Amino acid sequence: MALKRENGIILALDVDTREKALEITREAAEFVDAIKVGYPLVLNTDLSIIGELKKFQKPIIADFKVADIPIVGQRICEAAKGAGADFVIVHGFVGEDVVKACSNASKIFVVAEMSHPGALDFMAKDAESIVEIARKHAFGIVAPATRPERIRELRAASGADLKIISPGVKAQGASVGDAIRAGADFEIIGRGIYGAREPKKAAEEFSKSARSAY
Ligand code: OMP
Repeated sequence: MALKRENGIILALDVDTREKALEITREAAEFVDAIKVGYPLVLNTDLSIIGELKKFQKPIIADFKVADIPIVGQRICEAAKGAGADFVIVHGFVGEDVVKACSNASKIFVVAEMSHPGALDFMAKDAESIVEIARKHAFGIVAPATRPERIRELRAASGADLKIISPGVKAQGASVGDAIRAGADFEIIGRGIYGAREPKKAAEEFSKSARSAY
């Protein structure tokens, strides 16, 4: 399923049970453009949760942050795609051979620079080189909403073709809309939605703020 920008936000569904995942998605789906499923949900349920979430008619991004040798990375991406994922998130620091192998199996987003403070220890200095690799093989990159100035720089490095999805909004400190104003296409929000007292209302408000930023 294609990823289209209508709300500007992607739901990070890092909850621990199938019931909670379905409940949150039922509430938030109309206000998000994709659902990102990662290890917390898949390891606490199983891979079939991806197929189950397809009924909400939103693209599914499997956030497996693949960081392995090429053949294993490719098999992880094949498994995610086989389960119904439309995109898989892959690390870029492992090198072009891994990114290329993964891109043979599915559409991918490449993590260029992460949102947490520790990303400055190692990743940030190589982010522009990772973007060069992503330009050849990926649908988009992941760049930090917590550092909008880096989104601007990584947008300049990536050109207009790569989609930028950006985590770090609300719970990690960034404000909704800042990453989009800096050049991101979508903002990823997890706890700000699934941890809200009223997830539906939160998603609706975030979507309104994100839309006003583009
Ligand atoms: P919240 O902080 O709860 O909004 O969740 C952020 C989501 O984005 C989580 O699913 C993280 O795994 C993911 N994420 C980051 O927070 N930082 C990154 O640098 C990259 C990701 C990611 O690849 O999605």
